[in-house]
Amino acid sequence: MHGEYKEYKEILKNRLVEKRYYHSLCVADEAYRLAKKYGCDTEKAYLAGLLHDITKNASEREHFSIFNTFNVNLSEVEKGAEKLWHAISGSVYVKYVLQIKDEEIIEAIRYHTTAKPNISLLSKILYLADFTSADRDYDDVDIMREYVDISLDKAYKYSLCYTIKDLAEKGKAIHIDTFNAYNETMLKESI
Ligand code: DGI
Ligand code: FE
Ligand code: FE
Repeated sequence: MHGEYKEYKEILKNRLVEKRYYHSLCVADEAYRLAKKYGCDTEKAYLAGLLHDITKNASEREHFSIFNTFNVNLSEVEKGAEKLWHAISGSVYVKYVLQIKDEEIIEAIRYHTTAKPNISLLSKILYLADFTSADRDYDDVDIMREYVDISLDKAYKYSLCYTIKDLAEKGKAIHIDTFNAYNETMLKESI
């Protein structure tokens, strides 16, 4: 079993709308399940899942206050895509405000939206748990849930394809980390 994290849950309840709080609990459960199945640290996975969207409902003003306070510089793509902000602000928030010391958890939160090349097992699990958590409902969720139980890499490959396709269809900018994660994965044979 994992810790209760009552204090973090109180903070999350105050920071997030109800649906997003529920999503955080679901991602924590799913990350725990995947960590157990694929030999990763279950406690770290649960906590990373719990905290991953901690700044998701922060205003633009709060986001820029966090970026200023902790000297975060955004790239042009990051400036133009507000969906990317919470992964960056969330990682500094857990590090400097919540005083989370575990760099692997901080990194998993930092890359949970885009993924990255050479991604760690914990970060990959969080990235995928965010797609397959119990509260999720989108076109390909059934395929994603099927794949994630067959192979983490199969699900990772599918989710990167899905994301790139979805972003291109909507005419959105593709972040360099998403792009590089996609290329790295597609160039690997035998997944
Ligand atoms: O915060 P969640 O909704 O739980 O999920 P998330 O953190 O994975 O965010 C998903 C959103 O992020 C989705 O609308 C697509 C967007 N996103 C992911 N990668 C990129 C991106 N948006 C842009 N513009 N570029 C990316 O590379
Ligand atoms: Fe997110
Ligand atoms: Fe999420």
